[in-house]
Amino acid sequence: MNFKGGIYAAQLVPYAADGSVKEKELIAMVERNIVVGGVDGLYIGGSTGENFLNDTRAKTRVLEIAASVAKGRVSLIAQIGSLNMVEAEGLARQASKLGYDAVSAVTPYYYKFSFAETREYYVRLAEAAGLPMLVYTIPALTGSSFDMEQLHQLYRHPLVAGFKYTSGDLFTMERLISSVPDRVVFSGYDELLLFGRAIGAYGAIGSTYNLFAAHARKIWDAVEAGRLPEARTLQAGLNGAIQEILAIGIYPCLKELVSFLSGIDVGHPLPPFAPLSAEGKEKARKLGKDLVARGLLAQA
Ligand code: MN9
Repeated sequence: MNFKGGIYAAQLVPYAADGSVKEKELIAMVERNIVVGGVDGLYIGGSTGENFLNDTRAKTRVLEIAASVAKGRVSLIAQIGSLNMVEAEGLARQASKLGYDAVSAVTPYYYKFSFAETREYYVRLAEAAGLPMLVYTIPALTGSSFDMEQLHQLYRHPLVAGFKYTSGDLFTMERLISSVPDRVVFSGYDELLLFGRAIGAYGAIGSTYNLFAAHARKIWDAVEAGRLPEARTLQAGLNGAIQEILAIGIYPCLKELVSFLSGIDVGHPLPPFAPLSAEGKEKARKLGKDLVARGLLAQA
């Protein structure tokens, strides 16, 4: 593979009140993920970047800025999937021009597309990019999933390099990993990092690694070295934090935590997401202090 395995942050993106990308702050956040988080790679333009709420210009800008900071330093994967094929193919070409190592595309959602239509979408996007394609499956958000036979059919295209697999169905994930050894699977739920690594995931891509990349690496390494009790304790620590973050609201809470802990002003979520209430902010800050005390942010 021309991209590394390991821990990838699904890049959070700061937006101004008018919905534009806060470019200076995005540069600072990418830099922070590389230097403070020590990530192996970055996943740009995914759910965590609120990408599906953006217009084409903003999607492109985010890809450009992230590449300008991170190119040659860590592996870069661009999420270029969209319900508009012209946009998606344009972003695929753009990602290729900008030097991304791979592209990834969310399964087409909203309409109930047939498997043949979905497969054709992946073929077109992979060929537009001319780069390895990671199929991004996240049934909880898209409502669409693949069965075993379909997963293998997707692999028949040589550019389909693997999956960003965000599902709790670890049985299918294991079958996927061990039955196609020359391709790769990234584990998509941070809550399941230990399990993903235990069954041989190549890497893990997650929203909470904007904060906890160093902690995630400890889990990764502990599993790898067979130190399971340690891995379990570390995963429990991470999961406690994730549970509290989810209760406040995943992306706004992560953003508030990054703002609070790093001083980078990450601004507003994109509507229809609502900004955190005063009470939500208060809770997030209290959690931030607590996370430092719990040692989850030892790297900051
Ligand atoms: O990139 C993320 N998925 C979504 C993957 O945000 C939809 C995960 O990192 C989750 O945010 C995380 C919390 O549930 O596991």
